[in-house]
Amino acid sequence: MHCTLLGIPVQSGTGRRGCDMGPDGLRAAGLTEAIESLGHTVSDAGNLEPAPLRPVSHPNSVLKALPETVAWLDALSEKAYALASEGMPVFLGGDHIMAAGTVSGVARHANDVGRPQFVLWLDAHPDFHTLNSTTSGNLHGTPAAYFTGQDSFEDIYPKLHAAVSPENVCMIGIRSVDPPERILLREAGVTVHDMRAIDENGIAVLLSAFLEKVAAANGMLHVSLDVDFLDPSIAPGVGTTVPGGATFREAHLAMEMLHDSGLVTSLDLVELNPFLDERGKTALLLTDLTASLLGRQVMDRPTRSFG
Ligand code: B3U
Ligand code: MN
Ligand code: MN
Repeated sequence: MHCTLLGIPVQSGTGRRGCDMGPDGLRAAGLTEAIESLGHTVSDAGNLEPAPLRPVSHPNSVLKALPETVAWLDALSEKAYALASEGMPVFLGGDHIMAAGTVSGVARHANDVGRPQFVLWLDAHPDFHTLNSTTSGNLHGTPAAYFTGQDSFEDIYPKLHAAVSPENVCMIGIRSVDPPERILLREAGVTVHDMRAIDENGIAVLLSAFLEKVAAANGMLHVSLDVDFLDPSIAPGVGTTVPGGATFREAHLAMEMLHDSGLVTSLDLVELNPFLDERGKTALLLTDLTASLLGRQVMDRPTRSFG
């Protein structure tokens, strides 16, 4: 397989500085070499630059850095659309607002080729605020609402060519939800597996059910991995730590199952903040998780098929 790395050093969507160093942190951790060691080819498309600023405004006065963020999304949604037709894009963040660009871009490609787009959202947060509902004003809390076609984004974020059906989105690891998000998620019909669901069922059961659904629909699958999906004890290099996250073993198992499914078509690695990391620990973990997703195994085992 061929992987294209694209750095997106955006941090305008978050309240903490340092995410702009995320792409270089992942490069320093040996991401390219880890992927190549699995027999894949890698090209590094370097770091994206934002498009020119355009005048955008919204009545919610708490929104932070709206024009700067929109400039990133304008460039990214086009770039992600272009990359989606050439092998597997791996998008290196940058804060999670970038998923508004990556998912809208890959979903547009899926629509072109007549396949449904699915999204696996691995995160402590659902990031399901609209521009009206956010009270923090941090726009990394909005991408999933945007790419599923919720209102408030029209004429501000890039035109959404193909919204992802909310029923095709599965969120795992969720443990910090704001009241308006809870209502919107339920109304939209997104599948949300909180930490309790992982504890009660095991992550494998939850993930298998989703993978069966993707396979049955011949879907494209985008995985959006937010560092804060992981427990902060193993992944401290992130601005918004939330206790009680996925363990090392749960995370690797999820990645190994994703590999075995053969369904993943694009990947985001987001919210890595090297400024807050401990001697590269989080960047190295993300690199190892990516390797698991791309086929690293401890022992050979028969491939499991879904669908
Ligand atoms: N839901 C909160 C917190 C948050 C969302 N995403 C992150 N934090 N990383 C908000 O600000 O929207
Ligand atoms: Mn997130
Ligand atoms: Mn998060």
